Amino acid sequence: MDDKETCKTTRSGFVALVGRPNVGKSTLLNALVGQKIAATTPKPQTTRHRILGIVTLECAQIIFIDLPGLHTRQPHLINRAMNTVAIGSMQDADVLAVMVDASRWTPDDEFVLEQVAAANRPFVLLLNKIDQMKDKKRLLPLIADLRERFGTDEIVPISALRSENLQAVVDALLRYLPEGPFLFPEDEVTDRSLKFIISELIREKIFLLTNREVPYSTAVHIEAFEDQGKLVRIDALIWVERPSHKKIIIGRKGQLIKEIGMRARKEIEELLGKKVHLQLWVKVRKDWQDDVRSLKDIGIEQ
Ligand SMILES: Nc1nc2c(ncn2[C@@H]2O[C@H](COP(=O)(O)OP(=O)(O)O)[C@@H](O)[C@H]2O)c(=O)[nH]1
Ligand SMILES: [Mg+2]
Repeated sequence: MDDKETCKTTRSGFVALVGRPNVGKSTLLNALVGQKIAATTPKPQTTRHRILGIVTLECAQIIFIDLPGLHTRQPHLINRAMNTVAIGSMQDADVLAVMVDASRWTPDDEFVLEQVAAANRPFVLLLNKIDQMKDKKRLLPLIADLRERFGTDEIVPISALRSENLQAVVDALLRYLPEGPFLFPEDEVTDRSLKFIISELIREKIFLLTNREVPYSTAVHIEAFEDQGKLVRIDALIWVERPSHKKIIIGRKGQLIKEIGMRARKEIEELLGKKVHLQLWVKVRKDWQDDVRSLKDIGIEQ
């Protein structure tokens, strides 16, 4: 018997993950869909695109929209474009999952609070990284403080990293989803192509292994993807803004790019369940962060 015949009704809808960079939105998304579809790093503004993560339950389908974090003080076109995407998507969602970090409140959180108030959409507040709180007695006053700031009682403390209390997140969000049929096939976890996820895995490694402006100066473009049966051959091009960045990414005697490639290849092999031959190239593409065409090439629309 079809599972859904046991459901009186089905629900489905969109949940926008909203929060400043680095609170743990993409980590939550990966935990909820049970697969790594979004890059997560300790550096702010890792997520550049809007990614859907699809969670199919017995009688409901929750479609999460992982958004670039909202932030205030960044100069490039890419940063403004990311804010525009984030703010626009809030209107498309049935409910917002607004995330804050238990260890820190920053001016960017203040900005998020303003945007959430202006959006005038229902929301559930997720208090993430509670695993980092050494003194658990701080939790209640913190929740009281957030209740005051956001004017809501619906606050769910979680640890996205350790998958703690995620059922409560699902339960809270489900109440806001409209009745309706599933919008995606039940076994689909994202709307993004394999190529996109692969480019993100590579970019994540660059973010993890380089510093200062270098990671932000890079973008990854998959040039070739050839499934040869037992082996998949992938050529990826890493764009950087300056020759000096190219030198850094390649590293002494090519050590760094080798490391980036090795780490990325491992995860791509896991994703594909096949052996992978990954070839990385680095190319200087000056000012791509402010170039409309370049942004379009990596899928960022204005
Ligand atoms: N300790 C702890 N770290 C977390 C948790 N969730 C995310 N992180 C870390 O926070 C950093 C930013 O996470 P990410 O998901 O990329 O944040 P995003 O920018 O909001 O998408 C990463 O280093 C994550 O491993 C959590 O529940 N606990
Ligand atoms: Mg993210």
